Amino acid sequence: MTIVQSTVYEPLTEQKATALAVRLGLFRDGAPLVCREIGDGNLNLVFHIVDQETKQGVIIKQALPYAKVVGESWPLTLKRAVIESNALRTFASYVPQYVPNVYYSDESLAITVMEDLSRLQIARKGLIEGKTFPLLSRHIGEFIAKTAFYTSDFGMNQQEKKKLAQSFVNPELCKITEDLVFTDPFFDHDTNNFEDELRPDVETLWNDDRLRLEAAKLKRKFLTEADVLLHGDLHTGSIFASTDETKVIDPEFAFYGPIGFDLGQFFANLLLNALSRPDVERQPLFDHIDRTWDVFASIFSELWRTKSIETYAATPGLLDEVLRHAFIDAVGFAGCEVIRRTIGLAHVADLDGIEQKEARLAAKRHALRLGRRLIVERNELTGTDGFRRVFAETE
Ligand code: SR1
Ligand code: MG
Repeated sequence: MTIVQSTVYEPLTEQKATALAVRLGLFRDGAPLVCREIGDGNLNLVFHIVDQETKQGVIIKQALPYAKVVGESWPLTLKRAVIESNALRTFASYVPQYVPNVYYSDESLAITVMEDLSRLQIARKGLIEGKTFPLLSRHIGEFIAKTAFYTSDFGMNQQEKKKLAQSFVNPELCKITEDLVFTDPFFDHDTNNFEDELRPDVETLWNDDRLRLEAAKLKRKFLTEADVLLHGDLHTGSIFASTDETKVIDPEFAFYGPIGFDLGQFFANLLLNALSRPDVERQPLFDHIDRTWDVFASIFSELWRTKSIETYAATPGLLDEVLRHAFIDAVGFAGCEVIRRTIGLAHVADLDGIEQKEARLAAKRHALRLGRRLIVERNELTGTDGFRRVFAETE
């Protein structure tokens, strides 16, 4: 469905969202509708509208002109709603099974109307409850492999790729990541947010020249490598899951960037969950990391060998080089994400939800040591086993 310019922007209320759903003909006449605003993320409003008789529902997601997590003092482009709906449609052309259906979008209202996924659970919430979602890594590995390959110069015509990359130029949302993931946590910046007890550990990070140099190299990659179309914010809060289904949502940060970035963010959020669990319950998280990488590498390699349109694709050694760099970068990006979710602006419930203070501080100190080692030693990890080893060595 195309994007329609129709209305002047105003933030929706539950009543207005319901009226809009009726106007769009999303429900039968006279349906008894109930609408609730359920957005618990950092940026947007999310309306869940359900017909009480049929139990059929839809989601209307609306971007606010500011970052909800901070307030109106942090203005934010509404264009991210167009990026999000276009990214969902682009991903759907390669992996429809892993994204919600988009029914309608309206650029001027900054809304995306999409499939109700309430049969599933946000993966972060489920993981915190101790669920394991056995197919999560298989599905995410396939999602990343296919979207990365088909949007790269190896899976897509060079002219088409440039046009697609242009349509996903996303400077304001990228700036959030550049600041909050790659910069602020490594400096004494006022966006940082951590318990006073962590200050000595944080100051050690801020005075670590080796770490700062490696974080700078990773930021430079993020700034300059327009390799593949990324989701751009692939943490476990951007994934709905059940025992047999997985859906990736919220690609408002989508842009052309380094192939290892989505992998790294996903790995990091699995590690953040592992940090919140007792040792004996961590294995499923490490297994997910192994499987994500194995599935990604195997599907990406198969596509490269069978579907590549680039003359150099068959050159011995090139695929290995691409995979090797994707892995090293993913390890480094994971380290940055672990650190920023611990001391930066946007935390995760996995760590903040540890009720007992000493246990929470211990997990956060572990996170800082783990994140640092992943960044500075990323070239030395020869496989996903390295995550287990570094995790144990930094305990
Ligand atoms: C101001 S936005 C903070 C964070 O929320 C989003 O989900 C991204 O992860 C961003 O860094
Ligand atoms: Mg989000």
